[in-house]
Amino acid sequence: MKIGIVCYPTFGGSGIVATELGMDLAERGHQVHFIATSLPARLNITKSNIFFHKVNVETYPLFDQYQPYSLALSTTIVNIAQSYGLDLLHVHYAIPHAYAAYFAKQMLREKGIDLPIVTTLHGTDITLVGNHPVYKPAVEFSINHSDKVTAVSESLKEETLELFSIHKDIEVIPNFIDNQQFIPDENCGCRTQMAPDAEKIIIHVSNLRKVKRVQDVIQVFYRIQKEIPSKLIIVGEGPEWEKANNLIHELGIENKVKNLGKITEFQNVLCSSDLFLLPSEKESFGLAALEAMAASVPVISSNAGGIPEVNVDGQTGFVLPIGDVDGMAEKAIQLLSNPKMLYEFKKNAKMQAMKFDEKNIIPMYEELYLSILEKS
Ligand code: GMT
Repeated sequence: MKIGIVCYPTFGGSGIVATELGMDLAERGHQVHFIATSLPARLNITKSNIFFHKVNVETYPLFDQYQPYSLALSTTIVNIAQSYGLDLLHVHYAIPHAYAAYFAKQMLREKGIDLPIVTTLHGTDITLVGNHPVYKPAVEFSINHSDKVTAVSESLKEETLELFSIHKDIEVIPNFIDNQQFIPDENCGCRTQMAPDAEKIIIHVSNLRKVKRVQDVIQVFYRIQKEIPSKLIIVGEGPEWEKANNLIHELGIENKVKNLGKITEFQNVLCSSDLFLLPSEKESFGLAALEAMAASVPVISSNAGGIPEVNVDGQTGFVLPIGDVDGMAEKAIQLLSNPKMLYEFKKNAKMQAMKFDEKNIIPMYEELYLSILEKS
């Protein structure tokens, strides 16, 4: 198949899922055309069957800071679909991708071309941004006019049906992981570098946005380090960092916390960690938690959205109410101070990650694509 993929090129989960999906489809012999404003963060453009097409958003002073991205995107989709004869287009994150895809489809129809659209809902396009009154009617319209709609968790599907008036079926296709990327490298030296005195390593990976409750990460770690020699590693950059950093200094734990920033080679860091913290306010799935589990790292998380579909309470980690920093710290201390329990949880985490291996999930997307093409 010739598949177009539209995504955000940043480190957000939707862009990562779209990129990993496209790369895997390319390995399976499909021709994959990525359409984005810049090269997606994890895309290996040197692999065969992969094409990248930049959406050029021409700036013009009259538009002030609001340049028309949706327009430029729909024009790019039309051009690529025509030039390469795309069989279908898969857009990740409804805003404004499903909307731009709808208009591209209409333009192509005028030229006698049918371009089926698959929209994957990722989370905040529904639960946060999409639900805002200024976007809601357009999001609802574009979901209802997609040929197929998928959501990354049951929870997100339910929330979409609650918040919007949807008359399309929503198929749940969970996020996935390439477990091969998480094979520990005993010689990487990460553990001794991060925790030279054999402290436990607690880790948080996110784009440090408000929904991630980064301050809860700090508060939970503050309580842990009082009981257990430990270090906190933060991977990511984002708007909440400054507040989090102030809190780190207020609590006097700056020599125990390290922010590695936006590193791409984070697998070894994860594999060297003991516990992952994900206290999010909203989380449709929690891809970061799945990546931790693939590295055999148990997760202490909130019960937001789809997290409980990934992190199994009492097996792969613990799931606590949003904001319960005392509870999260108590469970973390319990787990970190019990080597037998920690060993079991690490094993369970890896087994859970195996269920979400790309080998099990990518065929679900392939089947979905084929079902559309068979109909048209
Ligand atoms: O929250 C993020 O880190 C980014 C965001 C995105 O849309 O790029 O992630 C969402 O999609 C991910 C991939 O499907 C999910 O794993 C995240 O849970 C989801 N984030 C939220 O729902 C807040």
